[in-house]
Amino acid sequence: MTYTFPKGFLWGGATAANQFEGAYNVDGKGLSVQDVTPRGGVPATPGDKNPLITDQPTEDNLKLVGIDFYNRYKEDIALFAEMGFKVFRLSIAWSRIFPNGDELEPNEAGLAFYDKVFDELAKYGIEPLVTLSHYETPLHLARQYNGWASRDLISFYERYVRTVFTRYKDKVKYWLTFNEVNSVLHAPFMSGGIATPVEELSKQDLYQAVHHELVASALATKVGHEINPDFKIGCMVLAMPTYGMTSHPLDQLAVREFNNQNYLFSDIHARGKYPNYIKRYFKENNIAIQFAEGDAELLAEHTVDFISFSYYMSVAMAHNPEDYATGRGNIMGGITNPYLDASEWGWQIDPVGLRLVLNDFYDRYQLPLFIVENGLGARDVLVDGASGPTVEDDYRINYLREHLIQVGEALQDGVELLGYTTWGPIDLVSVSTAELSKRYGFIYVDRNDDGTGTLNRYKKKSFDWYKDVIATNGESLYKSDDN
Ligand code: BGP
Repeated sequence: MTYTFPKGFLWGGATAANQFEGAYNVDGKGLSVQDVTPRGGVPATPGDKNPLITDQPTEDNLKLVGIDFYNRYKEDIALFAEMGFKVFRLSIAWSRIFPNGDELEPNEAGLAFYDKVFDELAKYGIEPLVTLSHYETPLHLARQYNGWASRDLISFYERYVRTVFTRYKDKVKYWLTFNEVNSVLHAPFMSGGIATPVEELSKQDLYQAVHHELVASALATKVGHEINPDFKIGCMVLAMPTYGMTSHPLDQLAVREFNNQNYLFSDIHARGKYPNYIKRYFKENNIAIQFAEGDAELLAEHTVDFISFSYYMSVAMAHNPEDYATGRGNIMGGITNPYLDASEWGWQIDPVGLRLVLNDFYDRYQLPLFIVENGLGARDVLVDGASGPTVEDDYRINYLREHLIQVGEALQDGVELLGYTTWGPIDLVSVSTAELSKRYGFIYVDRNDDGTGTLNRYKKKSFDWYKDVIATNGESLYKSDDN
């Protein structure tokens, strides 16, 4: 059976400034937390110490050069256009606009760079989807204020978002306030610029930081809508569907408790208030969130226009997790599900999980959804092809096809979905391990983990495959010769 995706469906790809721009200290850019985390910013398991943080940027940090999008954006955007992208997700590096984060005036050179990028996208009719904060808090805010643990960050963020909303109000319509906003619970330095080592960070301080981000997100939604009422402003959460290991009721309870830690974020963004279930958790963990005057009203009155999320994998949960093998995953891990295969990095592959997540979010909020990350990190081997070097990445094609077929199922289930952007349409630096060899792209970038390489771009087999998917609005997914 074939299916055609809805008219106007936004097909594209997603990136983040710190993982691909490079030029970390060019044209007045300040340092971000990423510039001092050469090994990646994710503690291996909950409770682990912070990842390696250096005093100054070190040469082994691949993010400093990234894939040099800063200088090659025209070439890269032309390739995205050739694939037929309707949308391109990128983030603005906060430290390009406010190098320290707490200045009063923005850095004009930083603003000018994104003008050029948005203009280039417009040339091809590609809609930008902009993440305002994607794991790249200015380092000064982390060191001087302890990141989002401090309420001061709300006003710095407000100044930053007001600046970029005003500057780009006629160039950008779709905005995301914080990348994977729920990840701050698991990677507080990378996600929230919180410099306190994980092992010393109290739950009180962590959830207070969450509150500051949630208030800042609502404030951004308010300010954005004032600047341009046509803006569509969404939250972005890391989605992780969860299965009980058995039908034991206590396993199902473990699932619910895990889910609630994630729903907390989308619930507040969509419903405008703290859910009742978290009150018990707060009480049992001696957490008392300090609300400033006006916080409750801001949250209530400025809920999001849509819900966006990343989806790579699912996990399993049990009331007796010590009896099972656990695996690593996208920032948060869980029990290994015996029914699923995993990528080389241990992320369990579960296309049906995507259909479940879509139905779940839509059922819960009745708001439009946007899948803003999905993809397979894999080691690619460059081979000689008919028209130059290429990669025979059938594994990536299979992963994406299976997931997109489930997206088609969810659309037929009645879910309202604005679009789909694959993670890393061009190879870029991994966030969890800071490697380049964990590749997601349709476009291969000649750069290796030791920093060598020409930075040349080559089309992989998946390039033409995705182009075809977009050109047929999904119909080619069902072609039998591709199966
Ligand atoms: C998400 C992040 C991205 C991205 C992706 C893949 O959590 O939002 O920035 O990198 O995961 O993860 P990784 O790069 O670790 O493979």
